[in-house]
Amino acid sequence: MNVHATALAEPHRFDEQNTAFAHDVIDDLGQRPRRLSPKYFYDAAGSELFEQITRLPEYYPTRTELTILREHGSEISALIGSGAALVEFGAGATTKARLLLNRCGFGAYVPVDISGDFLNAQADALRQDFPDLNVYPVAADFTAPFALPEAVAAMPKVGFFPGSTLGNFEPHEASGFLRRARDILGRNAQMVIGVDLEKDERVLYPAYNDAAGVTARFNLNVLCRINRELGGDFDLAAFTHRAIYNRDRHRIEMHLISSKAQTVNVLGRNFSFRPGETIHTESSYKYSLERFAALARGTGWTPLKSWTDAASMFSVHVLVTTD
Ligand code: AVI
Repeated sequence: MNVHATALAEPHRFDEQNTAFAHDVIDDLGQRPRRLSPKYFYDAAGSELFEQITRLPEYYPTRTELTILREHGSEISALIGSGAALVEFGAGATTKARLLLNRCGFGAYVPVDISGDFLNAQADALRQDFPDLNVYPVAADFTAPFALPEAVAAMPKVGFFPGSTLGNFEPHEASGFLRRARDILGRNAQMVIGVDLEKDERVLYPAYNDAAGVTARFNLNVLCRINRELGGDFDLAAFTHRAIYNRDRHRIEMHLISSKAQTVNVLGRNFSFRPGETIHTESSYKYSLERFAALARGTGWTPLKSWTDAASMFSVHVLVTTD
């Protein structure tokens, strides 16, 4: 039975989103090396685990980016000017957007996220705290083309893509995202983007292998989600989280390692694992300032200015469209 037919035969209600999930899981688990897309980490439990990761002592990116945004907020707002619409790609906790909204006189805020419920809750909270701000949430997958609300058509646009989420894209996907963002935002747009920097493995390794095991639970949660939403029978105790730094490819790789020979069934398909066989679940690319600037230039953006923290762990960049 193909994935669609199996999905339709399931007792669960299969909408467009989990049909795509089913397709991707079946395709990706069948690859060698086996893989799963990191975009499926973020169900309600995964999003909560990610919030916990951002507060871990070993996970430096979130607090470092916040420090940069706090310290250089007035310089950033001076470059941006006022009256623009702030378009945030993937609106998680709005802490970072609030730092910009507090400082710059934006005409509107457009958070874009695939999870409509979460988005509307965040939008309501923001409307309470910024009563004069027009908030236009857009429920869309920001890794594909989407339209901005008519209400912001006449405003200049500023894209916002914090958290080094760009690092979770393969290099060709990162280029595709930046090109698409330029097309969506239109002429004379700007972009504020947070990018994690290459650094010593002794800092990177613990950030993705934390002592409390939260990253391990975050990684394993994707198997839990497959079991729940696709009726899979992954034995979570038989897979172990591992994150390694691939220096040649400038990326942290997260894996789930099968601890024994086992066969897993998902939607009627069997996947047999050897002991030690891995599922590659995420790459987190780390950039140098030069490599990121080259990526931006190659995708229709001109780097205007960038800031790092004192230890050069993380960077925030303001880009402008190259017209
Ligand atoms: C969301 N993203 C930028 C995180 C990162 O660091 O690549 C996801 C993450 N994976 C493990 N820890 C955090």
